[in-house]
Amino acid sequence: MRVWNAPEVPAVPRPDGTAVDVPLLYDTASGQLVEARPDDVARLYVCGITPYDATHLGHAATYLAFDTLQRVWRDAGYRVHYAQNITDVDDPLLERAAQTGVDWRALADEQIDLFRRDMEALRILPPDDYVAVTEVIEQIGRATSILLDRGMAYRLGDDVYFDIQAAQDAAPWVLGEESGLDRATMLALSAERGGDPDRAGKRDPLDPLLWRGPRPGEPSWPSEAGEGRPGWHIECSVIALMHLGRDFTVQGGGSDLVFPHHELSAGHAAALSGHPLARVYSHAGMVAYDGKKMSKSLGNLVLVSGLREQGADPRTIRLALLAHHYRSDWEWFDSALDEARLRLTAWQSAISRRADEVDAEAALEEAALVARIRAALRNDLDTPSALRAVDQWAATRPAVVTDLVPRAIDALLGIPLATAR
Ligand code: 5CA
Ligand code: ZN
Repeated sequence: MRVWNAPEVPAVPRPDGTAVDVPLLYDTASGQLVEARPDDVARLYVCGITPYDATHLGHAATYLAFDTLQRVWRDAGYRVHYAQNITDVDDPLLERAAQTGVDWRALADEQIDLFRRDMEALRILPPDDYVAVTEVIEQIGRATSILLDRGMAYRLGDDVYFDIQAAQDAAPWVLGEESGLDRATMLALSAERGGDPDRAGKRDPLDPLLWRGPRPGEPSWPSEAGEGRPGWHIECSVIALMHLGRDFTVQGGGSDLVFPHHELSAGHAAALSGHPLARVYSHAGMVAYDGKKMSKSLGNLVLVSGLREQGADPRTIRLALLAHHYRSDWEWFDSALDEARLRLTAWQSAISRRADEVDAEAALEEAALVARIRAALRNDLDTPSALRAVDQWAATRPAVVTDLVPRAIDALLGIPLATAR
Protein backbone atom coordinates (compact mmCIF):
# COMPACT_ATOMS: atom_id res chain seq x y z
CA MET A 1 0.00 0.00 0.00
CA ARG A 2 1.05 3.55 -0.58
CA VAL A 3 2.58 5.19 2.46
CA TRP A 4 2.40 8.78 3.66
CA ASN A 5 5.16 11.33 3.16
CA ALA A 6 8.10 11.03 5.52
CA PRO A 7 8.98 13.99 7.73
CA GLU A 8 12.48 15.32 7.49
CA VAL A 9 14.72 14.15 10.31
CA PRO A 10 17.74 16.39 10.69
CA ALA A 11 21.05 14.91 11.76
CA VAL A 12 22.09 15.97 15.25
CA PRO A 13 25.83 16.35 15.70
CA ARG A 14 27.42 14.40 18.53
CA PRO A 15 30.10 16.08 20.56
CA ASP A 16 33.35 14.12 20.37
CA GLY A 17 33.58 11.36 22.90
CA THR A 18 29.84 10.91 23.41
CA ALA A 19 29.05 7.22 23.40
CA VAL A 20 26.47 5.98 20.91
CA ASP A 21 24.16 3.76 22.91
CA VAL A 22 21.40 1.51 21.72
CA PRO A 23 18.07 2.12 23.43
CA LEU A 24 16.95 0.16 26.46
CA LEU A 25 13.42 -1.06 25.96
CA TYR A 26 11.03 -2.91 28.25
CA ASP A 27 10.52 -6.43 26.93
CA THR A 28 7.12 -7.90 27.77
CA ALA A 29 8.38 -11.50 27.49
CA SER A 30 11.25 -11.19 29.98
CA GLY A 31 9.68 -8.42 32.05
CA GLN A 32 12.94 -6.50 31.94
CA LEU A 33 14.61 -3.58 30.29
CA VAL A 34 16.76 -5.01 27.51
CA GLU A 35 19.00 -3.50 24.86
CA ALA A 36 17.09 -3.14 21.60
CA ARG A 37 20.30 -3.84 19.70
CA PRO A 38 19.99 -4.12 15.93
CA ASP A 39 22.27 -6.34 13.86
CA ASP A 40 23.32 -4.01 11.07
CA VAL A 41 19.81 -2.73 10.45
CA ALA A 42 17.13 -2.25 13.11
CA ARG A 43 14.14 -4.34 12.02
CA LEU A 44 10.81 -3.25 13.45
CA TYR A 45 7.28 -4.55 13.00
CA VAL A 46 4.33 -2.67 14.48
CA CYS A 47 0.76 -3.92 14.15
CA GLY A 48 -1.28 -1.57 11.98
CA ILE A 49 -4.90 -0.46 12.11
CA THR A 50 -8.09 -2.27 11.35
CA PRO A 51 -9.51 0.47 9.14
CA TYR A 52 -13.12 0.77 10.18
CA ASP A 53 -12.99 3.98 12.19
CA ALA A 54 -10.63 6.89 12.02
CA THR A 55 -7.38 7.30 13.95
CA HIS A 56 -8.00 8.00 17.62
CA LEU A 57 -5.47 9.26 20.13
CA GLY A 58 -4.81 5.75 21.42
CA HIS A 59 -3.65 4.67 17.97
CA ALA A 60 -1.64 7.85 17.61
CA ALA A 61 0.07 7.32 20.99
CA THR A 62 1.07 3.76 20.08
CA TYR A 63 2.50 4.73 16.67
CA LEU A 64 4.26 7.69 18.26
CA ALA A 65 5.99 5.38 20.76
CA PHE A 66 7.52 3.35 17.95
CA ASP A 67 8.26 6.51 15.98
CA THR A 68 10.33 7.64 18.96
CA LEU A 69 12.14 4.30 19.03
CA GLN A 70 13.07 4.73 15.36
CA ARG A 71 14.30 8.26 15.95
CA VAL A 72 16.54 7.01 18.76
CA TRP A 73 17.93 4.24 16.56
CA ARG A 74 18.54 6.65 13.70
CA ASP A 75 20.24 9.09 16.03
CA ALA A 76 22.52 6.24 17.15
CA GLY A 77 23.49 5.70 13.50
CA TYR A 78 21.34 2.68 12.64
CA ARG A 79 19.30 2.25 9.51
CA VAL A 80 15.76 1.13 10.28
CA HIS A 81 13.63 -1.30 8.31
CA TYR A 82 10.05 -0.81 9.42
CA ALA A 83 7.07 -2.92 8.41
CA GLN A 84 3.41 -2.46 9.30
CA ASN A 85 0.25 -4.28 8.27
CA ILE A 86 -3.30 -3.17 7.62
CA THR A 87 -6.03 -5.54 8.77
CA ASP A 88 -8.28 -4.70 5.85
CA VAL A 89 -10.28 -7.92 6.11
CA ASP A 90 -11.51 -8.95 9.54
CA ASP A 91 -14.76 -9.46 11.44
CA PRO A 92 -15.10 -5.98 13.01
CA LEU A 93 -14.51 -4.23 9.69
CA LEU A 94 -17.02 -6.46 7.88
CA GLU A 95 -19.55 -6.03 10.69
CA ARG A 96 -19.23 -2.24 10.58
CA ALA A 97 -19.61 -2.23 6.80
CA ALA A 98 -22.72 -4.41 7.04
CA GLN A 99 -24.26 -2.23 9.80
CA THR A 100 -23.76 0.99 7.89
CA GLY A 101 -24.56 -0.44 4.45
CA VAL A 102 -21.17 0.59 3.09
CA ASP A 103 -19.04 -1.65 0.90
CA TRP A 104 -16.25 -3.04 3.14
CA ARG A 105 -13.54 -2.19 0.59
CA ALA A 106 -14.72 1.42 0.30
CA LEU A 107 -14.85 1.73 4.10
CA ALA A 108 -11.31 0.35 4.47
CA ASP A 109 -9.88 2.57 1.73
CA GLU A 110 -11.47 5.69 3.16
CA GLN A 111 -10.17 4.95 6.65
CA ILE A 112 -6.68 4.02 5.46
CA ASP A 113 -6.54 7.33 3.65
CA LEU A 114 -7.58 9.24 6.75
CA PHE A 115 -5.00 7.35 8.84
CA ARG A 116 -2.26 8.27 6.35
CA ARG A 117 -3.21 11.94 6.55
CA ASP A 118 -3.25 11.85 10.36
CA MET A 119 0.13 10.11 10.54
CA GLU A 120 1.63 12.61 8.12
CA ALA A 121 0.26 15.56 10.08
CA LEU A 122 1.74 14.12 13.27
CA ARG A 123 5.12 13.64 11.55
CA ILE A 124 5.15 9.91 12.22
CA LEU A 125 7.80 8.11 10.16
CA PRO A 126 6.09 5.89 7.59
CA PRO A 127 6.89 2.17 7.32
CA ASP A 128 9.14 0.96 4.50
CA ASP A 129 6.67 -1.84 3.88
CA TYR A 130 3.02 -1.01 4.38
CA VAL A 131 1.14 -4.19 3.62
CA ALA A 132 -2.58 -4.85 3.59
CA VAL A 133 -3.80 -8.36 4.30
CA THR A 134 -5.67 -8.37 0.99
CA GLU A 135 -2.30 -7.95 -0.76
CA VAL A 136 -0.90 -11.17 0.72
CA ILE A 137 -3.85 -13.56 0.70
CA GLU A 138 -1.94 -16.03 -1.48
CA GLN A 139 1.08 -16.09 0.88
CA ILE A 140 -1.13 -16.52 3.95
CA GLY A 141 -2.99 -19.38 2.22
CA ARG A 142 0.37 -21.01 1.45
CA ALA A 143 1.61 -20.57 5.03
CA THR A 144 -1.61 -22.17 6.29
CA SER A 145 -1.17 -25.09 3.94
CA ILE A 146 2.47 -25.53 5.08
CA LEU A 147 1.31 -25.68 8.71
CA LEU A 148 -1.33 -28.28 7.72
CA ASP A 149 1.36 -30.36 5.97
CA ARG A 150 3.61 -30.17 9.02
CA GLY A 151 0.86 -31.30 11.36
CA MET A 152 0.73 -27.97 13.21
CA ALA A 153 -2.74 -27.10 11.91
CA TYR A 154 -6.01 -28.99 11.41
CA ARG A 155 -9.27 -28.57 9.59
CA LEU A 156 -12.59 -28.08 11.29
CA GLY A 157 -15.30 -27.93 8.62
CA ASP A 158 -14.07 -25.41 6.05
CA ASP A 159 -11.90 -23.63 8.62
CA VAL A 160 -8.28 -24.27 9.58
CA TYR A 161 -6.99 -23.94 13.15
CA PHE A 162 -3.48 -23.67 14.55
CA ASP A 163 -2.62 -26.62 16.77
CA ILE A 164 -0.97 -25.01 19.80
CA GLN A 165 0.14 -28.30 21.32
CA ALA A 166 1.71 -29.60 18.09
CA ALA A 167 3.50 -26.28 17.53
CA GLN A 168 4.87 -26.27 21.06
CA ASP A 169 6.20 -29.79 20.50
CA ALA A 170 7.89 -28.91 17.20
CA ALA A 171 8.81 -25.22 17.24
CA PRO A 172 10.89 -22.96 19.50
CA TRP A 173 7.84 -21.44 21.11
CA VAL A 174 5.86 -21.93 24.31
CA LEU A 175 2.37 -20.55 24.93
CA GLY A 176 2.46 -18.04 27.79
CA GLU A 177 6.12 -17.18 27.47
CA GLU A 178 5.41 -13.77 26.04
CA SER A 179 2.30 -12.80 28.00
CA GLY A 180 3.07 -14.63 31.26
CA LEU A 181 -0.68 -15.22 31.67
CA ASP A 182 -2.39 -18.17 33.30
CA ARG A 183 -4.78 -20.31 31.32
CA ALA A 184 -7.99 -18.93 32.82
CA THR A 185 -6.98 -15.39 31.85
CA MET A 186 -5.99 -16.58 28.39
CA LEU A 187 -9.39 -18.19 27.90
CA ALA A 188 -11.18 -15.02 28.99
CA LEU A 189 -9.05 -12.77 26.77
CA SER A 190 -9.38 -15.11 23.82
CA ALA A 191 -13.18 -14.86 24.01
CA GLU A 192 -13.00 -11.08 24.40
CA ARG A 193 -10.51 -10.45 21.61
CA GLY A 194 -11.73 -12.26 18.54
CA GLY A 195 -11.10 -15.89 19.53
CA ASP A 196 -13.69 -18.68 19.77
CA PRO A 197 -12.73 -20.81 22.80
CA ASP A 198 -16.24 -22.24 23.02
CA ARG A 199 -16.37 -23.67 19.54
CA ALA A 200 -16.90 -27.42 19.64
CA GLY A 201 -14.40 -29.71 17.96
CA LYS A 202 -11.20 -27.73 18.57
CA ARG A 203 -8.25 -29.65 19.95
CA ASP A 204 -7.52 -26.86 22.43
CA PRO A 205 -10.10 -24.11 23.11
CA LEU A 206 -7.26 -21.58 22.67
CA ASP A 207 -6.30 -22.80 19.18
CA PRO A 208 -6.72 -19.76 16.91
CA LEU A 209 -8.16 -19.60 13.43
CA LEU A 210 -5.60 -19.58 10.62
CA TRP A 211 -8.00 -19.67 7.72
CA ARG A 212 -11.75 -19.08 7.68
CA GLY A 213 -13.75 -20.93 5.04
CA PRO A 214 -16.26 -19.04 2.88
CA ARG A 215 -19.44 -17.72 4.50
CA PRO A 216 -22.43 -16.19 2.73
CA GLY A 217 -22.05 -12.43 2.46
CA GLU A 218 -18.33 -12.45 3.35
CA PRO A 219 -15.47 -11.87 0.94
CA SER A 220 -13.33 -14.91 0.19
CA TRP A 221 -10.41 -15.87 -2.02
CA PRO A 222 -9.09 -19.12 -3.47
CA SER A 223 -5.83 -20.28 -1.90
CA GLU A 224 -3.70 -23.34 -1.19
CA ALA A 225 -5.63 -23.67 2.06
CA GLY A 226 -8.93 -23.67 0.13
CA GLU A 227 -11.46 -20.90 -0.46
CA GLY A 228 -11.76 -18.39 2.37
CA ARG A 229 -9.96 -15.57 4.14
CA PRO A 230 -7.11 -15.31 6.65
CA GLY A 231 -7.46 -15.49 10.41
CA TRP A 232 -6.05 -12.55 12.36
CA HIS A 233 -2.69 -13.51 13.91
CA ILE A 234 -1.29 -15.26 10.85
CA GLU A 235 -1.37 -12.03 8.82
CA CYS A 236 1.21 -10.39 11.04
CA SER A 237 3.43 -13.49 11.17
CA VAL A 238 3.47 -13.79 7.37
CA ILE A 239 3.92 -10.07 6.63
CA ALA A 240 6.72 -9.77 9.21
CA LEU A 241 8.53 -12.88 7.93
CA MET A 242 8.18 -11.76 4.30
CA HIS A 243 9.57 -8.30 4.85
CA LEU A 244 11.80 -8.45 7.92
CA GLY A 245 12.77 -12.11 8.14
CA ARG A 246 12.84 -14.15 11.31
CA ASP A 247 14.21 -13.11 14.68
CA PHE A 248 13.93 -9.39 13.99
CA THR A 249 14.76 -6.64 16.47
CA VAL A 250 11.43 -5.45 17.93
CA GLN A 251 7.78 -6.35 17.56
CA GLY A 252 5.49 -3.61 18.78
CA GLY A 253 1.88 -2.69 19.36
CA GLY A 254 -0.51 -1.66 22.09
CA SER A 255 -0.75 -3.74 25.27
CA ASP A 256 -4.21 -4.95 24.22
CA LEU A 257 -2.38 -7.07 21.63
CA VAL A 258 -0.10 -8.99 24.02
CA PHE A 259 -2.61 -11.82 24.22
CA PRO A 260 -3.76 -13.50 22.11
CA HIS A 261 -2.50 -11.59 19.08
CA HIS A 262 1.24 -11.25 19.69
CA GLU A 263 1.60 -14.47 21.59
CA LEU A 264 -0.01 -16.42 18.73
CA SER A 265 1.65 -14.41 15.92
CA ALA A 266 4.96 -15.41 17.50
CA GLY A 267 3.73 -19.03 17.66
CA HIS A 268 2.74 -19.08 13.98
CA ALA A 269 6.05 -17.51 12.95
CA ALA A 270 8.07 -19.97 15.02
CA ALA A 271 6.10 -22.84 13.51
CA LEU A 272 6.80 -21.52 10.00
CA SER A 273 10.42 -20.47 10.32
CA GLY A 274 11.82 -22.58 13.16
CA HIS A 275 12.99 -19.39 14.89
CA PRO A 276 11.56 -16.88 17.31
CA LEU A 277 9.63 -14.04 15.68
CA ALA A 278 11.46 -11.18 17.38
CA ARG A 279 13.98 -10.44 20.10
CA VAL A 280 12.05 -7.80 22.00
CA TYR A 281 8.27 -7.62 22.42
CA SER A 282 7.35 -4.05 23.19
CA HIS A 283 3.93 -2.75 24.17
CA ALA A 284 2.44 0.70 24.58
CA GLY A 285 -0.07 1.42 27.34
CA MET A 286 -3.74 2.12 26.72
CA VAL A 287 -5.13 5.62 26.36
CA ALA A 288 -8.49 6.12 28.04
CA TYR A 289 -11.19 8.76 27.66
CA ASP A 290 -14.24 9.26 29.89
CA GLY A 291 -12.76 6.71 32.27
CA LYS A 292 -12.54 3.82 29.79
CA LYS A 293 -10.05 2.52 27.22
CA MET A 294 -10.51 4.57 24.07
CA SER A 295 -11.90 2.10 21.58
CA LYS A 296 -13.85 1.97 18.42
CA SER A 297 -16.23 -0.57 19.87
CA LEU A 298 -17.11 1.67 22.86
CA GLY A 299 -17.21 4.80 20.74
CA ASN A 300 -15.44 7.03 23.35
CA LEU A 301 -13.04 8.36 20.77
CA VAL A 302 -11.05 11.53 20.37
CA LEU A 303 -9.98 11.53 16.76
CA VAL A 304 -6.77 13.08 15.49
CA SER A 305 -8.69 14.32 12.46
CA GLY A 306 -11.35 15.83 14.75
CA LEU A 307 -8.76 17.81 16.70
CA ARG A 308 -7.15 18.93 13.45
CA GLU A 309 -10.51 20.07 12.11
CA GLN A 310 -10.95 22.12 15.27
CA GLY A 311 -7.72 23.86 14.39
CA ALA A 312 -5.26 22.11 16.72
CA ASP A 313 -1.63 22.45 15.67
CA PRO A 314 -0.49 18.83 15.11
CA ARG A 315 2.66 19.67 17.05
CA THR A 316 0.56 20.28 20.16
CA ILE A 317 -1.20 16.94 19.69
CA ARG A 318 2.20 15.30 19.44
CA LEU A 319 3.50 17.13 22.51
CA ALA A 320 0.40 16.23 24.51
CA LEU A 321 0.99 12.54 23.71
CA LEU A 322 4.73 12.72 24.39
CA ALA A 323 3.99 14.10 27.86
CA HIS A 324 3.02 10.55 28.92
CA HIS A 325 5.38 7.63 29.15
CA TYR A 326 4.50 5.22 26.34
CA ARG A 327 4.22 2.26 28.68
CA SER A 328 1.75 3.77 31.15
CA ASP A 329 -2.01 3.65 30.82
CA TRP A 330 -3.34 7.18 30.96
CA GLU A 331 -6.45 9.22 30.35
CA TRP A 332 -6.86 12.00 27.81
CA PHE A 333 -8.33 15.25 29.08
CA ASP A 334 -9.28 18.02 26.71
CA SER A 335 -7.09 20.42 28.72
CA ALA A 336 -4.00 18.51 27.53
CA LEU A 337 -3.93 20.50 24.32
CA ASP A 338 -3.85 23.80 26.20
CA GLU A 339 -0.90 22.60 28.28
CA ALA A 340 0.90 21.47 25.13
CA ARG A 341 0.24 24.83 23.48
CA LEU A 342 1.86 26.64 26.43
CA ARG A 343 4.83 24.33 26.26
CA LEU A 344 5.27 24.82 22.52
CA THR A 345 5.11 28.58 22.93
CA ALA A 346 7.71 28.52 25.72
CA TRP A 347 10.06 26.41 23.64
CA GLN A 348 9.58 28.57 20.57
CA SER A 349 10.26 31.72 22.48
CA ALA A 350 13.43 30.21 24.00
CA ILE A 351 14.64 29.23 20.56
CA SER A 352 13.98 32.67 19.15
CA ARG A 353 16.23 34.46 21.65
CA ARG A 354 19.49 34.63 19.81
CA ALA A 355 22.81 35.56 21.26
CA ASP A 356 24.62 38.45 19.57
CA GLU A 357 27.91 36.76 20.00
CA VAL A 358 29.03 33.22 20.66
CA ASP A 359 28.79 32.50 24.35
CA ALA A 360 30.81 29.43 25.30
CA GLU A 361 28.76 28.73 28.40
CA ALA A 362 25.45 28.84 26.55
CA ALA A 363 26.85 26.49 23.92
CA LEU A 364 27.82 24.05 26.65
CA GLU A 365 24.32 24.24 28.13
CA GLU A 366 22.83 23.48 24.74
CA ALA A 367 25.07 20.44 24.36
CA ALA A 368 24.17 19.35 27.90
CA LEU A 369 20.45 19.62 27.14
CA VAL A 370 20.80 17.50 24.02
CA ALA A 371 22.72 14.91 26.04
CA ARG A 372 19.86 14.86 28.58
CA ILE A 373 17.25 14.40 25.86
CA ARG A 374 19.26 11.54 24.39
CA ALA A 375 19.77 9.90 27.78
CA ALA A 376 16.06 10.13 28.65
CA LEU A 377 14.94 8.63 25.35
CA ARG A 378 17.52 5.90 25.47
CA ASN A 379 16.07 4.89 28.84
CA ASP A 380 12.92 3.11 27.66
CA LEU A 381 11.77 6.08 25.58
CA ASP A 382 11.26 8.36 28.56
CA THR A 383 9.69 11.25 26.68
CA PRO A 384 8.21 12.96 29.79
CA SER A 385 11.74 13.39 31.18
CA ALA A 386 12.99 14.66 27.84
CA LEU A 387 10.17 17.23 27.73
CA ARG A 388 10.92 18.36 31.28
CA ALA A 389 14.59 18.79 30.42
CA VAL A 390 13.65 21.13 27.57
CA ASP A 391 11.19 22.98 29.84
CA GLN A 392 13.91 23.60 32.42
CA TRP A 393 16.35 24.78 29.81
CA ALA A 394 13.76 27.07 28.20
CA ALA A 395 12.82 28.49 31.63
CA THR A 396 16.37 29.70 32.23
CA ARG A 397 15.80 32.09 29.32
CA PRO A 398 19.06 31.35 27.59
CA ALA A 399 20.15 33.02 24.42
CA VAL A 400 20.60 30.43 21.72
CA VAL A 401 24.03 30.27 20.15
CA THR A 402 23.83 27.09 18.05
CA ASP A 403 21.08 25.29 16.20
CA LEU A 404 21.76 22.10 18.17
CA VAL A 405 18.67 22.33 20.39
CA PRO A 406 16.05 22.91 17.69
CA ARG A 407 17.68 20.22 15.60
CA ALA A 408 17.53 17.72 18.45
CA ILE A 409 13.91 18.62 19.27
CA ASP A 410 12.99 18.10 15.62
CA ALA A 411 15.02 14.91 15.10
CA LEU A 412 14.29 13.16 18.40
CA LEU A 413 10.89 14.49 19.42
CA GLY A 414 9.53 15.24 15.95
CA ILE A 415 8.64 18.84 16.80
CA PRO A 416 9.99 21.37 14.31
CA LEU A 417 10.43 24.78 15.96
CA ALA A 418 11.45 27.94 14.21
CA THR A 419 15.17 27.60 13.56
CA ALA A 420 17.62 29.59 15.60
CA ARG A 421 19.27 31.37 12.73
N1 5CA B 1 -5.14 -4.45 13.17
C1 5CA B 1 -4.93 -4.87 14.51
C2 5CA B 1 -3.48 -5.22 14.79
S1 5CA B 1 -2.88 -6.41 13.66
C3 5CA B 1 -5.39 -3.79 15.51
O1 5CA B 1 -5.27 -4.01 16.69
N2 5CA B 1 -5.91 -2.69 14.96
S2 5CA B 1 -6.50 -1.46 15.82
O2 5CA B 1 -6.92 -0.50 14.84
O3 5CA B 1 -7.48 -1.92 16.73
O4 5CA B 1 -5.32 -0.88 16.66
C4 5CA B 1 -4.19 -0.35 16.03
C5 5CA B 1 -3.07 -0.16 17.06
O5 5CA B 1 -3.48 0.79 18.05
C6 5CA B 1 -2.72 -1.44 17.83
O6 5CA B 1 -1.31 -1.47 18.04
C7 5CA B 1 -3.45 -1.27 19.14
O7 5CA B 1 -2.80 -1.95 20.19
C8 5CA B 1 -3.37 0.24 19.35
N3 5CA B 1 -4.47 0.78 20.17
C9 5CA B 1 -5.79 0.56 20.01
N4 5CA B 1 -6.51 1.21 20.97
C10 5CA B 1 -5.60 1.85 21.76
C11 5CA B 1 -5.69 2.70 22.92
N5 5CA B 1 -6.86 3.04 23.47
N6 5CA B 1 -4.53 3.18 23.46
C12 5CA B 1 -3.33 2.86 22.91
N7 5CA B 1 -3.18 2.08 21.81
C13 5CA B 1 -4.30 1.58 21.24
ZN1 ZN C 1 -0.94 -7.48 14.25
